[in-house]
Amino acid sequence: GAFGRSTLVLDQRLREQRLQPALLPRVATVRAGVVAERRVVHSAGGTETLPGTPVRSDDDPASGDAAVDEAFVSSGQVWDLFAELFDRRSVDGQGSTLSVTVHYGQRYDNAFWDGSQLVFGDGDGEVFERFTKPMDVMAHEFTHGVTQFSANLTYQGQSGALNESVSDVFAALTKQRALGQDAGAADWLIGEGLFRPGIAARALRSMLEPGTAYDDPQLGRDPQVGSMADYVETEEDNGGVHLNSGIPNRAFALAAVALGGPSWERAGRVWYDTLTGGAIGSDVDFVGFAEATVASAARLFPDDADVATRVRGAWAEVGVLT
Ligand code: ASN
Ligand code: ZN
Repeated sequence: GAFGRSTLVLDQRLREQRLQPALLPRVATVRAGVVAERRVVHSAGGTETLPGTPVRSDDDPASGDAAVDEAFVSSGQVWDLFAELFDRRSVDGQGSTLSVTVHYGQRYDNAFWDGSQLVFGDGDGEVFERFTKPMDVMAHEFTHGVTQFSANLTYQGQSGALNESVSDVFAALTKQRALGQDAGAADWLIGEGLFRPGIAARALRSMLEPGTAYDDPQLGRDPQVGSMADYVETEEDNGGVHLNSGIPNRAFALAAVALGGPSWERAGRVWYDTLTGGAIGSDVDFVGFAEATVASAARLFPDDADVATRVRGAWAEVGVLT
């Protein structure tokens, strides 16, 4: 395919040959890193010690531990999305083995990228399920790693909200691709399935309709905003990175829906190019990022001016561009 599928076929062949010791030395010299495992899933066993004990890596059978096996599958899905669509191997683009830890802490209600690996709690079991359950939570955290190794968006204010937003963008792409959904058929929810039954929550966030994901006595109401008119000025949450990310989230969803077809083919390519292409600085604001996506759309789709037009229109709809 056009986005490096042939390299993956080669990887698969090498993985198979790896099982035959006689071939290993010759294969291993083909290209450094090519025979590395895609990922290793560890268990912290309810502690906060990282990375914990390795439990399952590439080619290993199912472990029987739901959190381990969910993390194994979803980390493979997001790893493959970046490799197959964007020719990017692992978070660093160098094919380094991804490290994932599950069973972190006790009743731990979060997941995170710690600067070098992914970490998942089991949830409290009352409000939150295991954080490994939704594949898009895995993809969100993985993308924080991709961002660190590319645009390195500063986790504060507007650049921080963009950091949060691109994690949701590639989370949505991973989910939509796994489900075989076009932009128009997608629910645009992030973290669906994370809440226990009885909690009045569809998901953690809605990209298309920020502020509507939940409204529950225990959780309160989804505080995300989806328009510059409602931009939240706050000291909390690194300047509202998880609140104002609704604005660029909605711009992406609107652009993808307006363009139609699979979100990763046009809007996703534009956002990936913007994140990794070197055109934006770490402290970019919403306007700078939006202008970079429009420029990227024009460059990537020179014969289809509609792409740049729709991207610009989406940013206008959320009040970032005029
Ligand atoms: N789950 C959160 C996130 O990835 C954790 C955090 O804010 N560090 O945004
Ligand atoms: Zn995040």
